[in-house]
Amino acid sequence: MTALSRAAAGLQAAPVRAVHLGLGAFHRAHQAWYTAAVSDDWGIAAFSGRSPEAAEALARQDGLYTLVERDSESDRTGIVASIVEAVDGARTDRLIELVAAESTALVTLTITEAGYRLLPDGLPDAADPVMAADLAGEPPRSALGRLALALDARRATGAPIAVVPCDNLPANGALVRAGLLALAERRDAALAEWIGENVSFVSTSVDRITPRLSPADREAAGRLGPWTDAAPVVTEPFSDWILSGAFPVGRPAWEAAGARFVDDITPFEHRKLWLLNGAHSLLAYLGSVRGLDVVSDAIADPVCRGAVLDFWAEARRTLADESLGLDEYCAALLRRFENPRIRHELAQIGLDGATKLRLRVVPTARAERSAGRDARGAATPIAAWVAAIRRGGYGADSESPAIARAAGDVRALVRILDPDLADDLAFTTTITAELSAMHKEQP
Ligand code: CS2
Repeated sequence: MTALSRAAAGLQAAPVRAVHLGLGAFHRAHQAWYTAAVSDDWGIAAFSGRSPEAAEALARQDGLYTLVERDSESDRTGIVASIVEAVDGARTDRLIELVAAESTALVTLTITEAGYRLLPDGLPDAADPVMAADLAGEPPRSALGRLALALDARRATGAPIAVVPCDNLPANGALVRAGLLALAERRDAALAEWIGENVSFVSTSVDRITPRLSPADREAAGRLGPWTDAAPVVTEPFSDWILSGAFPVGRPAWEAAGARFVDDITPFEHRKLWLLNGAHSLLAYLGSVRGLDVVSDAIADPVCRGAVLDFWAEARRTLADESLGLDEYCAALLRRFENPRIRHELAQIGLDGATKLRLRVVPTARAERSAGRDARGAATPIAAWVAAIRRGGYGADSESPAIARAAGDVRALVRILDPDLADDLAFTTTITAELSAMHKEQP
């Protein structure tokens, strides 16, 4: 078999009209796939995140890769051709050049929730060392710091642009706007003013379960198409993209592949963040406490499944919107989690748990407590997180110094997630009761 390349596949490269930060599997299964599905003339220049390897592997195949859509019985493979330039994320010079080019209409981001280095109100997190250096005026290293620099170059051309964050953060457009404005303000008040007037921040809710592949799975998936591929992506057939906001200089017709443009994104964001991502985080910690490794095994475990259903019952009370079709949504989620051919490691979902639980579980716990209920369903994922931390082996977390300091004390751990919940004695007592139940139930 020949190696995948544009010459081998007979595929032309479209001109760059979109820039992306965060060249991971999710971007390639989602935004790049939507773009390729609807148009041949929108090329994406995608910058890698932490390490240049993802960009190097893709650049060797001219940006092309095999996308394997895997359901419980079969695979469907196709080549995605929308990424025309795969760039090492450290190449700020190239980012500046591309964002300044008038032919570029939008910048999408998938840099992980913690990767924004923002506080919940959108202000830059000065306690984060990388962000602190950016704020001190050093050459920017954070993704948003580099984007602010690139937007400064765009300002010289005067052309507007759209910034489209695609991570699991509520109101991500407004959040990133606040962060970028604060960073720009530090550089130059006129830049902040220009961004405020000329950059459109689009909020999005994105969905497609796309696990990181083990080396063996990558090797096998790379042989499923007609060419050998060193950088294939395996994803589920389901995909969803909801957007809210303007694109002042155009965009691909993503709606032709199922994307939806709405005026009020909040109910959709909450539905996805609380029901899908909240259940994911619950399974990640409770599943690992119960000795399980992947989502499909965790959702088959009666204790984990029961805990998901209890958590959903609470989360759904705050989502009471008939038009959201919550019964069908939850039934479909169970089927998606059960897909035995998608090996979604619980350890991958468990990363950066403090940031994730704050967004995915804390809102339900707070709503339940405010309504005078015990919030036991929402206490379970938090208790399982505490249990996972105490057992050791809890994965990387951008807040690990604070977590390590608090590890011996349940209330101090809950305080990292939410100070009000930590001061709520009835709630922390529920967490402690859940923790001892978990010890007893260990298989
Ligand atoms: C997961 C998400 O790793 C995680 O935190 O919950 O990546 C999840 O798979 C996606 O949001 C699905 O759309």
